[in-house]
Amino acid sequence: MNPVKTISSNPFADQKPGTSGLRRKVSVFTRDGYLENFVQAIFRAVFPETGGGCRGKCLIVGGDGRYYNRQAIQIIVRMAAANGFGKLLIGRGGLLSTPAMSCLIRKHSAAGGVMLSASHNPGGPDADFGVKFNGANGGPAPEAVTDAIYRETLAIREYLTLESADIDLDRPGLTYLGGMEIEMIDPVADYAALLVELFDFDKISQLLANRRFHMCFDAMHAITGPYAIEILERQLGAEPGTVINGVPDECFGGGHPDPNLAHARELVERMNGDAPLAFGAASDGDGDRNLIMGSGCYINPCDSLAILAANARLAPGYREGLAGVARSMPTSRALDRVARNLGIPCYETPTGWKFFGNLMDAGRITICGEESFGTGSNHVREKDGLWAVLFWLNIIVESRKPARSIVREHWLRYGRDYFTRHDYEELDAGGAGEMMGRLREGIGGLAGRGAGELQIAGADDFAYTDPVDGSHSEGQGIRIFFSDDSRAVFRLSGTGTANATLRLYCEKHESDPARMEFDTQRMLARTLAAAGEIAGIAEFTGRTAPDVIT
Ligand code: G16
Repeated sequence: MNPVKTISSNPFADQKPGTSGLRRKVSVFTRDGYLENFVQAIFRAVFPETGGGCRGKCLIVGGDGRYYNRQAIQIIVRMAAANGFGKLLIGRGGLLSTPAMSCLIRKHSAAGGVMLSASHNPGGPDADFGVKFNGANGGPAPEAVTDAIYRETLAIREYLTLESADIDLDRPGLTYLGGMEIEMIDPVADYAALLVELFDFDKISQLLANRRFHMCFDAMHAITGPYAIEILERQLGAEPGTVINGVPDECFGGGHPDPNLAHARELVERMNGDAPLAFGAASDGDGDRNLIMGSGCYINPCDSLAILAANARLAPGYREGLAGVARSMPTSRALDRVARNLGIPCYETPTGWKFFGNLMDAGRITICGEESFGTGSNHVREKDGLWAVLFWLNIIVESRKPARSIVREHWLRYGRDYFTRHDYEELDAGGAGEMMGRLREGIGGLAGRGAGELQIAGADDFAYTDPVDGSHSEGQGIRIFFSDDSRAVFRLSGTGTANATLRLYCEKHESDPARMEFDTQRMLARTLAAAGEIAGIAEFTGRTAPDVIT
């Protein structure tokens, strides 16, 4: 079988990776040569001929099971063989969660992995698909690599592939294609074994065996179903049925696999039902995000991150303490207060998990997270939904307190960081871009001005210099600080596939115990109004209210 050099590939100018890889509509990915162009660009950028090319290297391949997953894997398998890879490890059925992908790359010392997912975006013939590359450390490719991939997508004139029949993605074991060995592996086993090392499975089993402790995990018809059923129900003994929507579906059951209060509706109904549950959680399309709920309470991801850090020593894998922590810039500053108390560094990075990788590799941080429902640690190099769920269960069992009390006690100790995110979706990209451009231009003149009922104390456009390799990123979001110590942040989403999404994040710290149970939107109303006025949201977008509030 000789590699076929296909020269019909036209470069595609729109293949610039966003916050987390390339995400486009399925109809775009299925255009002739589109996926091939991007995959060949990854191979050329990451494995240049000068470094021996792809020859003999090991690659992990898998996806979240969404529509076009299987077809895309067959294309990648043929291209990998034609490009000379020595071995492919593929999750059986073509399935892998993002954290499991990261785990497998590290465990098998692979050269990297190609992950097929558009994360929390919907799936189906009219919905979204995505491709991202994770490097040998298991983490998302850093900006220098995604920039190099993008340059290759523009320069490329040919890709390599083989003419061969499809391989059987469902049969475990070895097959060969050209000179390449292909092993179909259990998508769950290595990942589950890693979690056993971090958490006290015996004690969590006892908690789950307690007939007064009922929990629910909503896999949202996405990839975490098989992982959660194996770990929560089979290994930890949770009642059958604890995991709902546990069978991965190409279209995610017609839903939106985004674990928030708006989309994880079934979980929210069960949490508030006639027989309220003690604990609830959900994960997204590719299993890296998490939503955590206690009885009668939604736990904001920023608080969840701070609480995990504050209580980390209760879990066996973190008993020695944390080297440091990190959060993305728009994430609330609740984590900073915990770090100060623990006497450890807290890094503030741009949005995107790729910015945590260097800090973890250099041993500077152990735990990190983001407001966008992502939390994780240095056990892998991706955020990890089920990890967060087990961490919470471990803290609940060790502290002998329900989730709700853990949250309240945290607020009493550190104060409460009220936080909200307002999303304005499917905006005209021109108007949204112009609004951000005007804000940027005017940033220097904002300090000292009044806005609504507040005074502006300062403003900047967030820039970050990586303390490990010195790489510099600018234009990462506009921060406005107000005189009442509240903060507003503006940025455009980097993960959407249709037009532009504006995100407005607001937060305010409250240390008065009498004001800790107030409504978040009311507590932040003045900051939200001032931010809207400064940016001219209504004027530029034509919208008077956000589409989604978290
Ligand atoms: C991706 C990244 C996250 C990031 C999020 C931001 O999440 O992996 O690190 O916080 O995008 O999204 P946006 O740019 O839309 O605000 P995921 O879960 O979609 O891969």
